[in-house]
Amino acid sequence: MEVVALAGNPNSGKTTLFNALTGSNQYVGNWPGVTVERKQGQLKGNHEETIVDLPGIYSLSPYTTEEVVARDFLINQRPHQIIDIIDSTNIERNLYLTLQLMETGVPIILALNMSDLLAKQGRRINQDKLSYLLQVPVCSISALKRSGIDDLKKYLGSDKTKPYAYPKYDNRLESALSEIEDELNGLVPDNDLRWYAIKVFENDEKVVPILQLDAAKQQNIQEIITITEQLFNDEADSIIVNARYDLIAKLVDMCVVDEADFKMSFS
Ligand code: BGO
Repeated sequence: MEVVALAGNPNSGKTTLFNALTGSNQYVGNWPGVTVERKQGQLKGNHEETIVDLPGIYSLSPYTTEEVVARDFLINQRPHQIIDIIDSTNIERNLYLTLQLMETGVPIILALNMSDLLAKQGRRINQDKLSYLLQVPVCSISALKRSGIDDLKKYLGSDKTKPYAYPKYDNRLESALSEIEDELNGLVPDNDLRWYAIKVFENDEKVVPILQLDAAKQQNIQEIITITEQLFNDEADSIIVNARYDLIAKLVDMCVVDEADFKMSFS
């Protein structure tokens, strides 16, 4: 039995896709200890895959119950794969969650939803380019019109996606993160090193206390963070936020095509 987490921003079409994937094979309950609805269901026609619907979220920060439920599930339960549903008409904002989902190292498939609306707006996303740049599978779908769902299903099964397709940020940030990973080596599962390194760099209020780092490690890590803050002339948490937005800006610039521009340049 393989577990696939369905993640996405509120209103990205997550419920519509969940219903399309599972049909009537659904079970509804609550996440443990909180009054947040937890839905799961078997993939229609394939009883090897269970789809777990995560709460709709914009980020994996530790500030809302929904975000904490989602990140605890991804890190502690480690599903086999994530389907990240993206509202393609609002791709910049949605990719902010995508990058954070990728930071967990769980193999991911991007489902670019609302492709029907995007086409009506005269825009399209070069899914092959996006897939190449992020090194993850990307499918354009319309959950409402039920198009592209069969293509998406082809990627389900953990042998179909690569683990550790982390987004790569600015080189100076990457070297700080890899030095922090060295400090954390052996303290957390190897698969989670990148996630914990980012959380430690951000000084995440939920993760840092759990790690119970000794004084020497705390000092080494603080030195790495201070040097990086000096290099960027910025605070650690905003260095990460800016690194994500810089990457998103490049991705959007390279992959979102406005058909009107295209026609003009050839007319
Ligand atoms: C309403 N294309 C289009 N055009 N719409 C879609 C698609 C798609 O591919 N996928 C979903 N939607 P949820 P979350 C609605 O409910 O699945 C629409 O929050 C309406 N409702 O139909 O609920 C979907 O679970 C009245 O729209 O998202 C839904 O992630 C008028 O996106 C909305 C217009 O989908 C959110 C739309 C009473």
